[in-house]
Amino acid sequence: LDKNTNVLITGPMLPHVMDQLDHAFTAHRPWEAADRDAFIRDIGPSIRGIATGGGHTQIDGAFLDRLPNLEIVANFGVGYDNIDAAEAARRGVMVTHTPDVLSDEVADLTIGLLLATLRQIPQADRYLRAGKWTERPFALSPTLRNRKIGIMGLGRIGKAIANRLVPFGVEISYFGRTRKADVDFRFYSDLVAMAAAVDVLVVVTPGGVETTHLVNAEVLAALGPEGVLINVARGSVVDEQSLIRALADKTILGAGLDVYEHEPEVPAELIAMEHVVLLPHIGSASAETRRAMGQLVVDNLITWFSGKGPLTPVRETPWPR
Ligand code: 8YV
Repeated sequence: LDKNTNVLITGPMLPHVMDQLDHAFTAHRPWEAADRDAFIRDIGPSIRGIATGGGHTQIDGAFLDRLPNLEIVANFGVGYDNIDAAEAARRGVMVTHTPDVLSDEVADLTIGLLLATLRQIPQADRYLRAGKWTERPFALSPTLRNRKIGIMGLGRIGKAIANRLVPFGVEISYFGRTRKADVDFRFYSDLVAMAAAVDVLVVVTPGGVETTHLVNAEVLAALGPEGVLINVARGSVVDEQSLIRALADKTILGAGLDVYEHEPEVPAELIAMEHVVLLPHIGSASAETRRAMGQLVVDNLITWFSGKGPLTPVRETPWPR
């Protein structure tokens, strides 16, 4: 490893990540510069690696233009819709992400969000704290019992969610581009057909242009008046305006959301609704899992600049090439 290797950190990351990057490389922090754009323009040609995360910077062709000697972008997060990976691939730039280390954590949170939404756990907590229990019991809630769950995207996290749901005794199906050979849950190649057949739709598919607004008014209508939408994927997958309308018109029963179209902005209409549970994108956000994700960002950069290749490349930039 050459300590003179210049690495760009696009925004604040966990201390143990930045400390290790400082130790192994010469790490640059553009957010500390008076003029961030001028700073990146000046050091751009020297940069060989990037550490980034979902909330920082869109790494697109225009951004890559300023970094002609870039070799690798290491993303903090399994989802990398913040990076134009196809464009990086065309330029021979490696892209890595943080799969596996967060799958169980996100799946746990998804089960929690599902139960919280159906049994109205946050609402019940608010009810008690508001002193209303002494007046009358909390109103009876919907249930997970006898529900049919449709999982949109049976990847690593989707499978971890499905496996957790098996012992709940609910019927499970999934929608995706291809049937998975290694599971015997029911497969749908048509999202509307699955939405019509289930009464919980769990969205856990990657974001990006290919999945933008796949959950639209038609899908929500098919989900029906007993239907519940759970989204732990990306806000972009769901047409938020159609969702707000479906919730307002009660053409679906409720929703549990961890992600939104314009984070950290959450539409006031959603915040005003009692039949939705809203989380601030915390799927992977335990201290332990975030530490593991951060370590994988560091380790991808270290193995890369040690000449050993990446640890967890994305699909668009396979290794070996
Ligand atoms: C990230 C996530 O931490 O992994 C993902 O895809 O959504 C989160 O775990 C988030 O993108 C912040 O960088």
